[in-house]
Amino acid sequence: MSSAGRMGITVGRKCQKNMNDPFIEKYILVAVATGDYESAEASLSELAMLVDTAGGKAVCKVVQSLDSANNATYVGKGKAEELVGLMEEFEADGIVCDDELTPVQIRNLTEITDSKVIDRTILILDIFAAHSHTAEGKLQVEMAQLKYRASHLTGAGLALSRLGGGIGTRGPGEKKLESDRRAIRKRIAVLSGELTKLKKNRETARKQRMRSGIPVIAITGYTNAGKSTLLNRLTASDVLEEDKLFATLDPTTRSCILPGNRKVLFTDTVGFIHKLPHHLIDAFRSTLEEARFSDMILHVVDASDPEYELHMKVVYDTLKELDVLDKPVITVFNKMDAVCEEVFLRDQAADAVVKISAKTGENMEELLKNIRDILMDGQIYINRVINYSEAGMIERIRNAGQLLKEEYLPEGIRVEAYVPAELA
Ligand SMILES: Nc1nc2c(ncn2[C@@H]2O[C@H](COP(=O)(O)OP(=O)(O)OP(=O)(O)O)[C@@H](O)[C@H]2O)c(=O)[nH]1
Ligand SMILES: [Mg+2]
Repeated sequence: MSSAGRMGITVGRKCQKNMNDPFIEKYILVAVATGDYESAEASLSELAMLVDTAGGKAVCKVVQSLDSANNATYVGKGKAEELVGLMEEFEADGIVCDDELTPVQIRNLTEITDSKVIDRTILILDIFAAHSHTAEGKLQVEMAQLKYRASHLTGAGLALSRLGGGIGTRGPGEKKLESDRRAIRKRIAVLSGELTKLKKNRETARKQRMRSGIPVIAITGYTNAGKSTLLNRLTASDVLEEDKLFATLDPTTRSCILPGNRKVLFTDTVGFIHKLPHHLIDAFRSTLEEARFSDMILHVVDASDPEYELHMKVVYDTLKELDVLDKPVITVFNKMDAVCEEVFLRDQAADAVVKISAKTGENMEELLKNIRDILMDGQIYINRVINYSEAGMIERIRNAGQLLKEEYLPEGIRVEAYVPAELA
C-alpha cells in the first residue's frame, strides 16, 4: 500500500465547473442539530462549500433536531428512509453528513440509501490530500487518512464498511481485518520515520531564520478569511488565493519592509475550521510550527461572514490547543469592502485591532504601523561604539531592531539603534 488514497468525492483543483455537467457528483447534505437549528444550518452551508471545493455539488440540505445523533443511523431511522425519496428527486449520487460517522452509522446509511455515504472528516481529508504539495504535507495527510481508516476498521464480526475501498470490501472477516490493521500499522511506522527526518530539515531552516534575527509574523485565521490575499498584498507575492476552503495547506514565507526600513518575514499558514477532524490535529501542529516560533500572530477574520464570531472562537481555541498563543496578536478584520451594515467589530483578546481590505488595499499602512509598533515594544535605545572586529553586529541590529544611525570613526562604528533587550 503506497498511499492511503482517496476516500470520498473525486477531488480536483483544476476541475472545470459547469453546474449542469452530468459528471459533477451531486450530494444531499445531512446534519443533526443538537443545539440551535441556525448553527446547524450555518455549518451545513460551510459543508456545501467543502463539497464545492472537493468538486461536487450540494443539491439539498436536510437538518434534523435531536437530543443526540442516532447511534445506528446518525439521523433518526425515519429521516434516513426519507433520504431515499430525496435522492431520487434530486438524482443525487450520495449523502454527506456534517459530523464524523461511526462505522455502524456509515454501514446502515449505506444500506438504507444504497449510495455513497461521506462524512465531514473524509471530505476534509480528501481536500487536504488534493491541496497538499510539499513532501511533508502529503505524508501528514496520508498519516491522518490511515489513522481515520484504522479507527474505522471494526472488529467482532462487524463488516468492514465500504470506506477505504483500497483496503477491502464488505465482510472481509476477522483474518482480513487483522492483516489490514497490520498493514496500516506498518505504513504508519514508515511514515513516522520519514516525517521525523523532514521535521529535522525544517528545524534547521527555522534555526537559520531565527539566528538572522529577522522577526517572523505568522498569518493565521479561519479558512477563506483572506490570509493568502493579505500575504500577497503585503509582500507583492502570488500565492494562490481562491474562494475555496483550504486553498493553502503548506506554509509560505515572504519578506517585507516595514515603515522605518525594518525587514520582517510573513508566513501564510493553513486555515482553521470548526469540527476539525482530530486525526488532522497532528498535521496542523507541524504546519503551525511556523506560527509557534513566530514573533507575532496576525489573526485574519472575514468580517463580512455572518459567522465571524464563531470563526474567531475556533481560531483562538485551536491556537490554544496548539500552544501558539504566547505572543502578541493583531486581529485583522478583513473584507471590510464587503461589510454592508455597521457592525461593532472588536477583539478584547488581541493586542491591537485593524480593519482592512486585503483586496482593495484599504488601511494597509495602518496595519504595518501597528506591526512595527508592537515589534518596537520593549526594545531598548542604544548609542555606542562597536569595534570593527564586531562589525557583523550591525547586520544583526538591522534585522532584529531598528538602526537609526551608523558613523565610521577611527575607534569603531558608532551606532544609534533600537534593539531587543537580549541583543542590547
Ligand atoms: N471582498 C473581499 N474579498 C476578499 C478580500 N480578501 C480576500 N478576499 C477573497 O476571499 C477569498 C479567499 O481568499 P484567500 O486569500 O484565498 O483566503 P485564505 O484565508 O488564504 O483561505 P485558505 O487558504 O483557503 O484557508 C478569495 O476569493 C479572495 O479574493 C477582501 O479584502 N475583500
Ligand atoms: Mg490561503
